Amino acid sequence: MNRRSFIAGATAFLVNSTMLGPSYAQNSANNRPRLRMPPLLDATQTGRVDLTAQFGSTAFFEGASTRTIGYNQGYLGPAIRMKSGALGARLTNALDVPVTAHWHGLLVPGEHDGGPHSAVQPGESWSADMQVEQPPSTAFYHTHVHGRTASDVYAGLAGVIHLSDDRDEERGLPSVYGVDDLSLVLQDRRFDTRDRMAYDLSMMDVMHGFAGNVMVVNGQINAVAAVPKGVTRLRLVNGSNARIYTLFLSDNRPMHLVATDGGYLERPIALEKLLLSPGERAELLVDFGDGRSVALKSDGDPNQGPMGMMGRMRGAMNRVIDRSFTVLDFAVDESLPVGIDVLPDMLDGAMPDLGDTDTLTRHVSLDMGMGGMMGPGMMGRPGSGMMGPGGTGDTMMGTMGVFGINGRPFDMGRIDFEVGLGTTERWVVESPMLAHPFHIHGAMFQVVREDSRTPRPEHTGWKDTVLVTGQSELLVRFDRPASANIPFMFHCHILEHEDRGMMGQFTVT
Ligand SMILES: [Cu+2]
Repeated sequence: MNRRSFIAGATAFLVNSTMLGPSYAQNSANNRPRLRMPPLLDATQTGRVDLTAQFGSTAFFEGASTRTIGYNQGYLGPAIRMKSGALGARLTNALDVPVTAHWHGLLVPGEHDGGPHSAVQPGESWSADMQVEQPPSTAFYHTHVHGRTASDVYAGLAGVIHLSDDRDEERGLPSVYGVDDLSLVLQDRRFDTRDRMAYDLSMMDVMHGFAGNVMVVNGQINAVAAVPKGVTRLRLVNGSNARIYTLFLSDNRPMHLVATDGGYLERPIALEKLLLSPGERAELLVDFGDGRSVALKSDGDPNQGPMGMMGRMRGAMNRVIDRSFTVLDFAVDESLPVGIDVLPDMLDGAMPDLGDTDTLTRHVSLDMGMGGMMGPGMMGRPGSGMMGPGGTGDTMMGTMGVFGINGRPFDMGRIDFEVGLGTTERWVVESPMLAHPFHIHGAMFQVVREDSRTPRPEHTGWKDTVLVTGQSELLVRFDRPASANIPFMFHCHILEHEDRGMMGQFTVT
C-alpha cells in the first residue's frame, strides 16, 4: 500500500487540505495489518533491564524505509514489565549521538532519573541501580538529552513501562499482555511525498509543536487491534512530540478510566472523552462484549486548531487540523479468551489528598519568548516564506527570542528551585499563550484547580504530567532526592518547546 491509498483509507488524517479529496470507501479490516504489541521485556523476576539505543530501518509504508532509532530494536523499545523493589538498569549507546533513558513516571532519585545530566555518549554505557517503591502504574521511558529530545524521540527512542504488583486479577482488571491488556503508544508522524517519515520543522511547528499527518500506534500505521469479546484494558501513552488528543469511541460507548499517571483510581470513572497530552498516560477499560467493532477517535489538537494561539493569523495556512480522525480501529476476535466480562466497581487506588494549608507556593510561567514577535511586520509578511513548510524555524526563533520558564530559558548550570525533601509545595503553573503539558520529574502531584474550576475527571488521580490550558494549581509531593549535580527537571512536554528552553531544574534535599 502506498501513501495515497493509505490516505484514502479510514485511519488517515491530514494536515494539508490540498491533499483532501472526496471520501473513499473504507478499507475493510481484513486486509489491514493486526496491531502488534511491543515485545515484552519482563524484569519482574530478574530485576534487570538492559537497553541498547540502536539504529534501525523502518518501513511504515511498504517499500519506503526510514532510518529510525529504538531501544533494543529499530523503532521504539520493548514494554518493560517490572515491580517495585530493586531494579538494575543499563543503557548502552550504539548510536552516534548522546542518549539517555529517562524513566518518566518512576519515582527514583535524580541520579537514576535519566535526565539531561545523564547523557550517555556514543559507545558508552550508563547504569542505574534503583529502588522503585510506588503503586502499580503505566509509565514511559524516553531519551532526554537537552536540545535533541524532540528529534530523537521522534525517530523512535521511547517505550512503555508496566509497573505491576501481580494483583490485577484480584482487582478484576484484565492483565493478559497483548490479549486483554493492550499497550498503545500514540504518535503522530509526518510522511513526505516518498512515504518516508520526516522531521522538518517550520517556524509554525516550533511555535505550536510538531503535528504529523499520519497516525502511528506502536510504530504501525493503519493497523487494527484485535480484542476479546469482553472487557479490554487499554494502556494509553501519548508518545507524540506535541499532539494533544481528545479521545472518544466512535459509537460513544463509555471509556472507563481506571488509572492515571501515578496509578489506580479508587473506582472507575466513565468518560465520554479523555484529554491526553504528550507525556500523559491513562488506563481505560472498554467493554467489547457486544462483539461490535469500534474506532478510537480524537478531536483535533486545540493548539493547532482555530482556537490555538495564532488561530486568527492562520486563515491562509491550510494547515489547521480541527476535524476528528481515527487513532485506532478495534475489531472483536472471538477466538481470543475472555478474561474479564464485568467492570470492577472498586479499585484499590488512593486518590491524592495533600491538604491545603501552609505550603510554600511557587509560580511557574510557561513562556513563549514572544517579545517583539507580535509587532507589525514580524508575522505573515507576504512573500517572506516564514510560514512555509520546511522553513527555517530555528533561525526565525533565534531572531524572535526563545522559550522559557519565568522569563528565562533553560540553563543546565542554573538551579531554579531548591525543594525540601519530604515536603509538599503548591505550584501555580500558567500557560499564557498556548496549552502546554507540564511535567515534573521525581514527584507526583494533585491538581487542585485548573482555570479556577475543579479539575477534569481525568486529572483527579495522581499525576506527573498535566495539560495547563490557562492556570493550574498543583500540590506536589517531593519524596525523592536530587542534588545540584544531577537535579530533577520540570518542563513543557511539547518536545519542540522543551528543547528550546521551556524547562527548569530543581534540587530536592
Ligand atoms: Cu509548551
